[in-house]
Amino acid sequence: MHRILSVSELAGSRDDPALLGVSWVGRDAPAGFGTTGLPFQHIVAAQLGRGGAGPAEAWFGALAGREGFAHDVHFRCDAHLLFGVITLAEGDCAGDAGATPLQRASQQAYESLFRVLAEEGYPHLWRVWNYLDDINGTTAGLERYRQFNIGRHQAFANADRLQGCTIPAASALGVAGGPLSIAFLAARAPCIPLENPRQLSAYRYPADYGPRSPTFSRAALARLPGQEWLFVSGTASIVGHLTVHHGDPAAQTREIVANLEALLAEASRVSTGPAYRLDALSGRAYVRHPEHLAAVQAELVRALGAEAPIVYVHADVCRADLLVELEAQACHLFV
Ligand code: 3EB
Repeated sequence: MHRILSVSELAGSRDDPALLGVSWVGRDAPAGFGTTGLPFQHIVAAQLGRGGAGPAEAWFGALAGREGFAHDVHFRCDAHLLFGVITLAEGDCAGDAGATPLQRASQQAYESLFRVLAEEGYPHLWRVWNYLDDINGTTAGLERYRQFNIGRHQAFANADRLQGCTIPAASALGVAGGPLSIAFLAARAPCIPLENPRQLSAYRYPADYGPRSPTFSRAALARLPGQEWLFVSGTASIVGHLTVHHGDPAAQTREIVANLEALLAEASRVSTGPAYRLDALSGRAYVRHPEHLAAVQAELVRALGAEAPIVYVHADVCRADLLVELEAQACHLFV
């Protein structure tokens, strides 16, 4: 279960045995959280429109969690679900003629993650949140997001996880400094990856977008006892494989809503439960330029409702021409 918590609620929840982990948007981690304690993803970015930081997003399991640290991955798990965070400094990963430090770090992070899934017995990767510094910057002649994609793709290939049914929902965003940070949810049972009929599958993008395609599905449907979860990957103003509405944040946001509607229709078709609706989503909106916040927010309020629990974050989207991206989730409870 996913909940948005204020700083004081977070402090009150930290001893909750069902708490699996937390992600936090802000320049600094809240006092008492960070490198120790529970799995904690620190997204080094400003939150827009709410004083720069917080609230936290917390993932809860069903039963008392077990905690561990292995291969640089800090995790907690219950009987079904494992939430983990891995943080790697690129400087600790030597590049060479064949690979940049970021490419090495990305491959190593995913290989570590897969090792933990195998050792702990949660082989099915459902959802991944990736954050890297300077995502649109170029080093060694290649955009850093493309370097990340090469390393991620290689790790999935080495683990024999490139089939459509094993590719997780994901987001990949650029933040203002900090190490490579990857949080993930994995489980004992598989999820159902979904694709968007309006978009080419990202893992089939042509080579114009980099030497290796991005390894993510558009969404994932997953079952827990009494619950069905929908994880919606970072969704941008892309139709087919092309960015549309260059330079227009409101039009890009409307295209995102159209993409979400198509994806929710797909989820509703595959699910055995009630239809997934726009106004039942919670999520994060990543806005490249803070001055676009009002335009983006107006469109999302129109589509999702004024009460929609959307956290707005100042971050770089992985194509330089994308101004905004929305990721989301929804949960259906069965009685
Ligand atoms: C896109 O549709 C926009 O590399 O993991 C969205 C979600 C995007 C996830 C990723 C990238 C990723 O291509 C970018």
